[in-house]
Amino acid sequence: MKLKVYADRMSQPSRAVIIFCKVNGINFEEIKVDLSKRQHLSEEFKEINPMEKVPAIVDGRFKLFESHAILIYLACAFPRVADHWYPADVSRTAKIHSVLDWHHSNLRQGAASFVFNTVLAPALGFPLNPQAASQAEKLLSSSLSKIESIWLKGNGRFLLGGFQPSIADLSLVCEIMQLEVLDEKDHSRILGPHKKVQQWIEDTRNATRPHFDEVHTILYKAKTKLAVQRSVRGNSETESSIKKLPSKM
Ligand SMILES: N[C@@H](CCC(=O)N[C@@H](CS)C(=O)NCC(=O)O)C(=O)O
Repeated sequence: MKLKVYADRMSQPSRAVIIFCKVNGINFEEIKVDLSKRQHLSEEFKEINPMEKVPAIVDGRFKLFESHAILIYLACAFPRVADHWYPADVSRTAKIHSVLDWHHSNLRQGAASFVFNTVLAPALGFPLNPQAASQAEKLLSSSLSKIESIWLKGNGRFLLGGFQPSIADLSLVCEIMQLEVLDEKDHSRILGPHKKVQQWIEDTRNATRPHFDEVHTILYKAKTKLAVQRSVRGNSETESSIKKLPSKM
């Protein structure tokens, strides 16, 4: 039976799992769980993942959630997956786990919270929260600095001095890619100082092309849509502030 991947491409860990399957020629069926339509809260999906989150997989009778656990399972269960994604060498694997564990409480917290509180909240029925965004930016920026100074400090193009990507590169880069939906000012203030991170994103994109861009298309479209919404909002705010100006000015 074909592997089933339950995912929404707007979700960073979903994109990592889909790209991984495509790059490694894993035969799978992608089943969209539309978060904006709250499909992850349906009784049907709860049977797949009682935590009500994407991604999740079903392989025969085996069900699994949590993207890192899924990537590890796929790397071990599908013999065509190249060793560099999840090396057999136990000390390299342990280092990959160390990056993945760190990721969840640092980079992911910072990136997801910043994007939510500066851009996405209104679309999901919540107010923007500049205070939470400012806290998130501190964590995000310090996480990017740590990635550069600790895991990208070697000669290799990937984390931990690797010359080919591992599941950690894919997971972390997909997380950072969500910054694409920010406005240009926020995007360049946050990513601009991190040249090594920018190069690493490019290297990961190149190592997984054409799937990387194909799976991220949804994000590029969201970026354009959000930019238009911002400019419409900006124009109507300018018009209303012009209307509010005293008539003698
Ligand atoms: N640690 C989980 C995170 C999963 C997660 O937070 N998924 C989000 C989308 S990025 C989700 O399904 N959110 C729905 C919700 O929390 O209601 C993983 O890596 O798979």
